[in-house]
Amino acid sequence: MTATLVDRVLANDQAGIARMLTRIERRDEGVDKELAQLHEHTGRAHVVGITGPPGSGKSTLVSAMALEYRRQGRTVGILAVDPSSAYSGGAILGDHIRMNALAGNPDVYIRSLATRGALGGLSRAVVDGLSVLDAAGKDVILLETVGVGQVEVDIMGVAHSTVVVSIPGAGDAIQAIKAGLLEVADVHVVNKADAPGADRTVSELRDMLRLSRRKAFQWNVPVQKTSATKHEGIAELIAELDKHLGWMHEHGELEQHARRISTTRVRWAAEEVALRDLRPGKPDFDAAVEQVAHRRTDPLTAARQLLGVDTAGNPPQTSPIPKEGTS
Ligand SMILES: Nc1nc2c(ncn2[C@@H]2O[C@H](COP(=O)(O)OP(=O)(O)OP(=O)(O)O)[C@@H](O)[C@H]2O)c(=O)[nH]1
Ligand SMILES: [Mg+2]
Repeated sequence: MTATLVDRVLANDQAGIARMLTRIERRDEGVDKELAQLHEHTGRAHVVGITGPPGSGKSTLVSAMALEYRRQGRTVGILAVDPSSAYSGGAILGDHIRMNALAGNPDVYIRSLATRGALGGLSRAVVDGLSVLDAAGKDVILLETVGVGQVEVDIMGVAHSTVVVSIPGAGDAIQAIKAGLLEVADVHVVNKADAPGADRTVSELRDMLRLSRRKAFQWNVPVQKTSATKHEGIAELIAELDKHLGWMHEHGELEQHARRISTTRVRWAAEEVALRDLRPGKPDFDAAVEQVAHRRTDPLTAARQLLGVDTAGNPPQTSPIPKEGTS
C-alpha cells in the first residue's frame, strides 16, 4: 500500500512536503481535505516572522538563525513569501541560491511560496503552508516577507513572534515606522552591525519604542544587534525569541493567537463550502442567474435561496487575517 500525501507530510518526507505546498499554492482539488487531516497534528511549531526593508539581510539572517537552531538540536522550516512571484510565476532565485547552502541538511526545509490571486490569496497559502511544516514536526518555522505594503504586514499576523530587521544608517529606524513595522515588532534587529552606525540605530529604535511605550504587563520589545554574515548576535536573538514565546504562553497570548487564526480559517472554509456549487454550469445557479437577470428576483434573495438561508445574514466576503487587538 502506498502512503498518502498526508502520511508523507506527517513522516516529514521532503518530497511529500514539497508536493503538498505546491498543491496549496495552486489550491488544487482535494487540498482542503488533506489540510483538514493535518490539522490535529499542528500547534507545536514556533512561527517566527522576519520582515524588514529590501536588502536588509533577512534571508542571510534566516539562514544564520536556521543554523543556530540546528546547532541547538531544533528542526527548522523556512517559508519565504514573495507576492511579486504572483506576476513572474517564479520563486526568488537569489534566495534559493543562498538558502540552498542549507539544503543538504534534511532538518531544514526551505521553500519560497507564491500564489495566484485565489480566495484569501497569499495570506491563506501562508497559513496553510505553515500548517504543513508544523504537522511535519518542525520545531521552528521562519517566515520571511519583505516589509513593504499592507499584505506583508498582514502576513506577519500569522507569526507568534515578529522580528523587524533594520540596518545602520540615518533614518532607517524611521523607515520602519513609515512601513508600519514599528508596532508589529516583538523583537527589533539591527542587522549589519558590522557596518558603522549600528549603535546609533539601536538607540534611535529604543527612543522610539520608549515613546510608543505601551501598558504595563506588556512584552518589553528588545533591540538586538546582529551580523548575519558573521553569525554574531544570532544566539542572543534566538534567546529573545524563546523568551517571547514563553511570555506569550504565560499571558494567554498563544491561545488568543490561535483563536484569531482559527476565526479567519473557519471563515475561509465557510466561504469555500458555500461557494463550491455556486458557479456557472450548475443548474440551480444558472436558473437563479436567469431570474436575477430578468428582474424576477434580486441577487440577495437568490443567493439566500441557493444557500438555504432564510433569515437575514450578511453576504459572504473575503476575510483578511484580523490584526492583534482588533478581534
Ligand atoms: N555587512 C553585512 N552584510 C550583510 C549582512 N547580512 C546580510 N548582508 C548582505 O546584504 C545583502 C542582502 O542580503 P539578503 O539576505 O539578501 O537581504 P534580504 O533582506 O533578504 O533581501 P530581499 O529578500 O531582497 O529583501 C547581501 O549581499 C548580504 O550578503 C550583515 O550582517 N553584514
Ligand atoms: Mg530575502
